Amino acid sequence: RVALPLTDRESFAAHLKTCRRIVALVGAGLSAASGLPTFRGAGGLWRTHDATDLATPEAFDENPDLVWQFYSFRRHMALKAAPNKGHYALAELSRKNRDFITLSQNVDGLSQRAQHPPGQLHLLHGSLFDIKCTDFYCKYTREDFTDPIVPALAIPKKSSLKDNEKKEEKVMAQQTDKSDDDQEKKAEEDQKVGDEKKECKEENKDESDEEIDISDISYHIPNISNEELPQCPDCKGLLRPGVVWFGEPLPTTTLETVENWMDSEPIDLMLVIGTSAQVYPAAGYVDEARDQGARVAVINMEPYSPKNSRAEPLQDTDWFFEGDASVILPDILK
Ligand code: BJW
Ligand code: ZN
Repeated sequence: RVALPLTDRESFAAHLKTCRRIVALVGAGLSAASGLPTFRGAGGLWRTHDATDLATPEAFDENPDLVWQFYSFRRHMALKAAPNKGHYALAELSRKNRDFITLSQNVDGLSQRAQHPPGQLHLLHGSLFDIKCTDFYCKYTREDFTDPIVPALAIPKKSSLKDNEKKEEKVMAQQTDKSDDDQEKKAEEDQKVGDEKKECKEENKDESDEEIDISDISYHIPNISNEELPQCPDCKGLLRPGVVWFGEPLPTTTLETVENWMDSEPIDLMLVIGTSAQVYPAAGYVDEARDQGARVAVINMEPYSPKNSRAEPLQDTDWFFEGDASVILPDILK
């Protein structure tokens, strides 16, 4: 017999009231409602690249400018995004219950911006806003929210493209349009078009200030030399985002703190929020919590299937809440 998890909110609310030690494992699905894409499934492609292929030291070694453009874009998007009600619900529960910790795989800074108590938030995969040196022996790091981090990584505006196009058009016109008469006519027309454009601009001032969507593959991303990428002030090596790529160890002190917390006493509840729980060691915390007696509640947009790998298989004393974490969390954690 396949055990099916509970789906009713009443039994969850009753259990939550009795809980002291709670741990949440969160993933990209928590920030989806804030407009940030997830890694796997729809939205997991950046241009033609699988996001998980770019999140490797090998990708950075081979193409530091491509990987920096990916991360610079992600920094920009994260700064533009706002925390959603899911981030706030977790932060609020943390303030109410000091025995509640959140293990976040997200690097977007949205939980921090929702005033999540820092001591109860453990960043398993680092942060887009921590910058560190690529040189193993150079220990340079800094927190950095500047956008763009270097001028070469600025996202171009539509107007800059138009200027180039305009320049090209002008050159073409000068080459083909030799007669004075024609030139006069052209000047008149240009004036007219210019006036129309001006009017249009006044109506919709921001139009030419809009950024190019560099994740659209029709935009040709430039090659950027290493000298123009972020440089280490100490050793002049390349800097990189302080995130954890595949094959790299998670931050040691974070792992130690989390292990100590997990091992110290029984756990009452494990929340698995907006994560495919396919990446280790993060996903392993679900089993560890279960081993410590925790009942598990999964909140995910995708329907439950006992076969897929997300914290499965759930037991008939666990819960599965299908839907958007930004809607479900405020409701079930209130
Ligand atoms: C919604 C929603 C909505 C959508 N509401 N839900 C066995 C044991 C240990 C390790 C391994 C192992 N087998 C293989 C490994 C190695 C590897 C690994 O786990 N690979 C697996 C793929 C098999 N692990 C590692 O390499 C880790 N390091 C390591 O093990 O080091 C060992 C070591 C020790 C000593 C010396 C040297 C090495 C490191 C893993 C680092 C992962 N890094 C990334 C990139 C971070 C930077 C960046 O952001 O770019 O982390 S990869 C990517 O995946 C990112 C994420 O944090 C992580 C998890 O993804 P997440 O958050 O689950 O997103 P999705 O897209 O997968 O899922 C979203 C979910 O949300 C979906 O389920 C949707 O349905 C749902 N959803 N909208 C609710 N509105
Ligand atoms: Zn350095």
